[in-house]
Amino acid sequence: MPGSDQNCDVLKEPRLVERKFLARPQHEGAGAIVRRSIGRFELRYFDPFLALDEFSVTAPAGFPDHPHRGFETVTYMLQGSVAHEDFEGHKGTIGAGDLQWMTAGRGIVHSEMPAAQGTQKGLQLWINLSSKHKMIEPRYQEVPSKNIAEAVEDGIKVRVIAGEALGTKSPIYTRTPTMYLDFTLKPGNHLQQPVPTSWNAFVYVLEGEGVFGNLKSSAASAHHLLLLGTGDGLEAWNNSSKPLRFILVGGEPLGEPLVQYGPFVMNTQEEIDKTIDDFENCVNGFEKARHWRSESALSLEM
Ligand code: FJE
Ligand code: FE
Repeated sequence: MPGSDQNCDVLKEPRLVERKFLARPQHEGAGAIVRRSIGRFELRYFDPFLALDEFSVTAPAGFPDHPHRGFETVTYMLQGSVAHEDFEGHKGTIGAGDLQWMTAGRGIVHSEMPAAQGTQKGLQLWINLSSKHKMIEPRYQEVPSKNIAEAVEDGIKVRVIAGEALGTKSPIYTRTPTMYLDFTLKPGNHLQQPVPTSWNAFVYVLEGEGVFGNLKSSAASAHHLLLLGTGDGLEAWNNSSKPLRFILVGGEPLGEPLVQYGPFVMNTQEEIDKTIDDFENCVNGFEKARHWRSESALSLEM
């Protein structure tokens, strides 16, 4: 019909907010502070997501030499920068707006430390890998801020970390099918974003206040995680007088058994025992851990 608002019926069944959590600060790593939402004791796992940390680190605090196996870590910087280096010699700096998508697979040992003065802030999401991909070769996908796909439409800005939004696609390959969108809505804006119906999805608010799922629901502010129920997408409104920034993340659930021991995530206790053994004996992907120490760890000993 001419003049009708095509946007009004993009979604047939908008997802509603099922649970809401405030992520409070806690200590992690060496003196670092994280607001953990997924991965805390009330919410151990939101398949395929193992953890979401909004981290804040100021030197000399950081995340010194530690291993990972069986999942991916996605680091998206909000402020400042983090220096990373791993036992293969892969290293670099993740600055504000940059993305590092690390598939730990069979094993990575690395350090993640502040690379600048002041406080470095960002998000780190842990995405599980299916049993058939847990032992794949480690891989990095790194995208500097200037290369992150962005789209703007009707006062809505999106940075497409993974997946597709407003006709713009991310180049990131997601081994576990995942979407990761960083939205900023101006006051008065309304968003409708499709999300595959079979996926689990959540919102994490970074800035401002937003209404999610249903216009009648109460507004959510920074540091809140909203688990979305079933449906074909997300509807969000900025009815406040300030910009609203949040991430929308969705992923295909793996539906597999999970056994986690800190930074090792496998399907069975036997596989965890084997992983601890592999790490202690520096075998099956941990060979290079035997003689490796990060430069940041070595410099502290001088
Ligand atoms: C880890 C404790 C940790 N959240 N957010 C135990 F702190 C870590 C870890 C991180 C981490 C690193 C960054 Cl850059 C950002 C984070 C936890 O490194 F892996 C284990 N196992
Ligand atoms: Fe790490």
